[in-house]
Amino acid sequence: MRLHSLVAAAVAILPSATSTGAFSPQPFVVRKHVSDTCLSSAVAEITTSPIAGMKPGTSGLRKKVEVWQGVDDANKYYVENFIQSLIDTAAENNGGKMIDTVIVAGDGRYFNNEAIQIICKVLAANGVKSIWVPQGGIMSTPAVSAAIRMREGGAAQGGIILTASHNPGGPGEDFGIKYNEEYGQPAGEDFTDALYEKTTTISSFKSLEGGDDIDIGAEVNTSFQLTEESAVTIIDPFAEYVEVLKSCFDFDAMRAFAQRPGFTILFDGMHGAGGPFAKRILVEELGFPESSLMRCDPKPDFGKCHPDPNLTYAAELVKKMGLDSDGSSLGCTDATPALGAANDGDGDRNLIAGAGCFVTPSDSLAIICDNWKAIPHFSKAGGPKGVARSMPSSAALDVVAEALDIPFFSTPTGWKFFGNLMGSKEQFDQRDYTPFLCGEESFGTGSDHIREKDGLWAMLAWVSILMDANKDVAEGEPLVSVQDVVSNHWSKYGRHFYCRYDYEAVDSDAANKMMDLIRTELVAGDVSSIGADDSGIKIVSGEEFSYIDPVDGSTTSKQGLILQFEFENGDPARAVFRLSGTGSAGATIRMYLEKFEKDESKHGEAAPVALRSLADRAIGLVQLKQITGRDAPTVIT
Ligand code: VG1
Ligand code: CO
Repeated sequence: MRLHSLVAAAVAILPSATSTGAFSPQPFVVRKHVSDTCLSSAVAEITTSPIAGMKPGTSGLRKKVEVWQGVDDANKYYVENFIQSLIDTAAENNGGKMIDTVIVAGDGRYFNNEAIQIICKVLAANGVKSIWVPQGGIMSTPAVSAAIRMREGGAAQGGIILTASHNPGGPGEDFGIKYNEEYGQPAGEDFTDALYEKTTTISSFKSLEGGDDIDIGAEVNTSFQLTEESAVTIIDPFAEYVEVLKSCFDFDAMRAFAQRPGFTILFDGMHGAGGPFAKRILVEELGFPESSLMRCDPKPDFGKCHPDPNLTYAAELVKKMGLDSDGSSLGCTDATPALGAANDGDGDRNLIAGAGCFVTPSDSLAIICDNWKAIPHFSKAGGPKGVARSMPSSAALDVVAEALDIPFFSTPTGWKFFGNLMGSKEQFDQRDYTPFLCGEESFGTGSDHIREKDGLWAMLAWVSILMDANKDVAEGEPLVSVQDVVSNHWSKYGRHFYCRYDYEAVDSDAANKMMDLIRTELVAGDVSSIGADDSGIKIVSGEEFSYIDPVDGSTTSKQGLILQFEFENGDPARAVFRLSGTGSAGATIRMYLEKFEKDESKHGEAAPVALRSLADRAIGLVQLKQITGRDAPTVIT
C-alpha cells in the first residue's frame, strides 16, 4: 500500500489521526493531514545500482543538473543514491543509530525545490525524525552552519546544502550537494570517503511512495508529518544567523555609522542565497538604503551570471567601484561607493573593494587580522588565539601573525581543514585556538562564529575596520578610505603581489600529465642546473604540499605543487599548481602566483602586471602551453 496523499488542506492542530492514534500533536503547530492509510506501508525500499563518479570534491559533489535530475535512465536515482549513502554514513558515525535532526536547504539554483522534496522523502523513509526546511527553501551556507550550531541548542546533527556554490546554475549548468556535520563544519575526508564507498556498493534506498509535496512556502513552524515518526518543519532561515552576527559585531555602532555622510556601500548578491540575508542585515538591521543592494533576489539561473565574486564575473560591481578587470583604478567620482562587496551563489565567499581599490582576499584576511581590535568578536577576547590560511593563499597573513605572535597554520584548500582547528577545544578537548580567524585566496574569509566561510561576515568586518579608522575623523572631513587602510597596511608590512590563473575545462589527461611533469622534473628532479631565463627569474626549489592535521593527526597529501623562485635582484617569489576539486567537467588547472615587495614606491602597480614575468617563467617551465594547448587562462583573479 502507498501513502497516497498528504491531503492538500492544512488543518490547525490535527487530532490524533492515524489508526494507531500514535501522534501526539503539539500546540500551535499547523499540520497537513496525513491519510488514514497504514503509515508504515508508505515507506518503500527501492532497488537501485551504483552510479560511478559520486566522489565529493573540495566541498560537496557537483555535477550537471541533468545528471541530478536523472534525465538519463542510468541516473534515475542519482539524488536518492547519494542521499541514502550520505545518511547511512551519518548513522554509522552516530554509533549505528539514525540521526534525528537534519536541515535541508539550498542556494535557490535550478532544481532546488524538487531536490528538497526528494531528499525529505528519503530522510523520512529512513527514520530521520525532524527535518528542518527553511521557508522558501533558500538559505546561505553560513546560515545553515549557524542554524546547525544554534537552533534548539544545536539539536541538528547535520545540514544538507543544495548548492554548487560559485558554479553557474540553470539547465545545462551545475547542481551540487554539500554536507555539514553536527558542529556546522563541512564533512571531513573520513566522512566523504566512507560516503563514496557506499555509493559504489548501494543496492537499494528507502523513500516514500506517492504523497503530495511539502509546501515549502508555508508559514514558519508549519509541520508536515510524513510518517508516524518523521516530520518536516518549516523554519525561519534568518534567526540564528542574525543572532550570531550580532554577537560578532557592534550593530548599534554600525547603524549609526551607516548614516555618516560619504559612507555609502554596495552589495552584489549575484542572484544567489546571500541576497536575502544582505537585505535583512544591511537594510533592515543596519539601516543602509535599499539602493545599497544589487542582484539580491535569488534566481534559479543566477540571472545567467556566473555567481563567482571576482574581478571578472562581478564585472558590474567592479565597474561601479571604479575598477578595471585587472583590479587597477579607473578613477572615482563622489557617487562611487566607499565599500563594495559581492557574494557567491551560496553566500560563503566575498569580494571586497573600496572606491577605486580592489582588496585581494589574502590582503583582506591579513588586514582583518591586524585590525582585530575593531571587531568585537576578537577584541572581547583580547585578539585571535589562532589564525590560518590555505596553502596557496599569500603570505600576507603570515607576517601579521608573526608580528602579533599568534599561532599560525597553513592548511590544504577547503574549509574542512579549518574546522578541526576551530573545534580543537569544542570537539577534541585540546588547546583552544578560538577566537579563530581564517581565509583562502579564493574569496573565502571567516571566523569561529560558525564553521564556514562567511561572505557577509567579511563585509561587516570591513565596515567595522572603516568605522574604527574613522573614529577621530570629524563630520564633514573626508573619510579614511579602504585605499588608505590598504596602503597603510602595505607600508607597515610590505605588499604580497598576488594573482591566480585558472585554466578551465582542460582535458583531464593533459592536466595530469602536466602535474606529473612538475612532480618528476621540478619536485623530485634537480632544479639547480636550470638557469635563469631572459627575465632573470630562477627556480630555486620544488615541493609537493602535504598536511598533517595538528588536531586529529590525519594526513592529507598531494595538495599542490609549490615552485620557489628568485628574481634577479634576489626577491623571492613562488608559483603553486593545483587541480581544482570543484569542477563538474574536465579539469581546471589553477596557477597561484605571489611575489613579496617591501619597496613602497612599487606598491602601486596592478598585480597581474607585477606578476607577468613570473607567470611566463612558470608557464614555460611546466610546459603548460605544449601539454594543454592553452595559450591563455580562462580567467585571472
Ligand atoms: C575552490 C577554492 C577553495 C574553496 C572551494 C569551495 O576549490 O579554490 O578555496 O574552498 O572552492 O568553495 P577548488 O578545489 O576548485 O580549488 V565554494 O564557495 O565553491 O564551496
Ligand atoms: Co560558495
